[in-house]
Amino acid sequence: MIDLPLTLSPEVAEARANGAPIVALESTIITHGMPFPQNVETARRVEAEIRAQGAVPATIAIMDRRIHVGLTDVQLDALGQAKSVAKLSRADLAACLATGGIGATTVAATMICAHLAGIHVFATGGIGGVHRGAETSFDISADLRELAETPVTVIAAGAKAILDLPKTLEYLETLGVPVIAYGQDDFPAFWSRTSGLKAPLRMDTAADIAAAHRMRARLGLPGGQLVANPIPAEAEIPKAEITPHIEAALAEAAARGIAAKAVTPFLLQRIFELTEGRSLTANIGLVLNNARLGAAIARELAAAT
Ligand code: PSU
Ligand code: MN
Repeated sequence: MIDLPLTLSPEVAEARANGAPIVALESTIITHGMPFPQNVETARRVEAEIRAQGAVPATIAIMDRRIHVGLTDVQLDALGQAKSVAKLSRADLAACLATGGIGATTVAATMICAHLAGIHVFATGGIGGVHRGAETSFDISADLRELAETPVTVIAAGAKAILDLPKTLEYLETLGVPVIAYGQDDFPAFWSRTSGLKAPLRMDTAADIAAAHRMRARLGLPGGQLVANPIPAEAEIPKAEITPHIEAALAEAAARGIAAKAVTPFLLQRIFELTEGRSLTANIGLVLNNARLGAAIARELAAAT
């Protein structure tokens, strides 16, 4: 660890030393996924939720050419208001560390950093996936390959219906990534509890998810697990309500030629506007719910080691 550009907060360092449960959190959801000030408020609530569940939160971001694992209140606030923050995935992480600037980590980059810091569990909102029209655009999130590569269990509310969900599931299967629906058979669709697609695996307890994580390590299988945790019923947006807004946002992105890394942030922002903030309320509800499950899984893993 001495050679790595890694700075653990005192709280995270202590938890690491004691083998206490830790839950990693991403920063792209703060900088590119939600507007200020709700982004910072949500990040704080998520951290508080993880502490209340007996685990230590570790929000990850790049600053001053270092990977920061666990941010101070001042750092979190600065990140939430910073203007030109780079959105970092596997491809750009090293470049940002080498050349400087503030970087927010996506699911893929957060998994890499969490693994370097010895953290096995990471809670977020939604993962990137195979975009609609990927057969011509080739737009497939690097998050998917990261799940095949890096041994971190990721808790998300499934993937958004802005993506091609059947193709996303097929691609994860090709990569050998376990996709585990939590407490139901269906793969959840972020704002909606179900996508109408059956998830390949189902588990009903954090203990089972932790046991499967450990078993993959024992078998020498690389890569992590995707835990798809449905949004709480009271926060759900009915499919009929969200679908026209998704279609409108997608049409606009196509008309304006939005491409590459800009696609996901553009769609999230437009859907926020089109739903008059309703998508954000749902997003906050599901992230908190994922933080709770992440803490439970981290506790099970810590108890077994
Ligand atoms: N999906 C969401 N909210 C998000 C993201 C995805 O519902 O904030 C962010 C995550 O950081 C994810 C990234 O890793 O977008 C995926 O970007 P892309 O599609 O460019 O790979
Ligand atoms: Mn993409």
